[in-house]
Amino acid sequence: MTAPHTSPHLILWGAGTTRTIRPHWVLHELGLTYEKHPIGSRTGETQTDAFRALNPRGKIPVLQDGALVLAESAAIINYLVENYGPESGLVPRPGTPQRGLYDQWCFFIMTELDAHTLYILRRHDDLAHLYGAAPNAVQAAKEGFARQIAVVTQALRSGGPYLLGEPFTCADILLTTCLTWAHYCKIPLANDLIDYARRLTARPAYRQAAAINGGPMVGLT
Ligand SMILES: N[C@@H](CCC(=O)N[C@@H](CS)C(=O)NCC(=O)O)C(=O)O
Repeated sequence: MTAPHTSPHLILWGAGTTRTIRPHWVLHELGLTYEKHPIGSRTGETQTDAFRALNPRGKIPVLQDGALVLAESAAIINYLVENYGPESGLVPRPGTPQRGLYDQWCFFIMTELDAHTLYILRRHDDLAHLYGAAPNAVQAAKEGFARQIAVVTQALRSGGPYLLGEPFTCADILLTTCLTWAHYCKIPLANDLIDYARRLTARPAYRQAAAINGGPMVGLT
């Protein structure tokens, strides 16, 4: 196992979206300083030659840590915790049952909630002028989200206050950002989920990250 870095020079690209707030939030939870390049989606800034040389996918967020260039919000937050704050408990130790459950929640959130339902809604409803209207896909995505989020609601009711019971982990960070996103899309959420998201978005690190990240999907009112 490699020793954790002591004085990293971290650079984070991206602001303004649900995906970009995740690394900002974790950087604040860990109390790390970092250089910010708050480029936005659909501004042209993700499509410049310079940025595409960094991330050929043309997507934010992107983290630079020395020679390492890392994209994908969930990969970035796990990397930050495992390298700069393993004692924070935000990511359970590898090879433990808690880590198995943690990975299960993270993959579930990133596929079933983020990519598979909320992103479909965003692309083919809000951003239909760019990606094309697809009312059937939007309806199926809404129904799919409702089915999957009911499982989350039940899990929090029976085993909360966080997804792994205790402690608070990055799986809660991923979930909270999907809940603020769903709320922004006017998707009805159970009261317990709203309370959970309000509690998590009240964390000082979230508030600091939200002030830097900006964007419309900040909190629940
Ligand atoms: N699965 C990726 C999704 C990244 C993604 O789609 N980012 C969007 C903004 S939320 C983006 O960069 N779009 C490029 C653009 O619209 O210019 C992650 O979680 O990091």
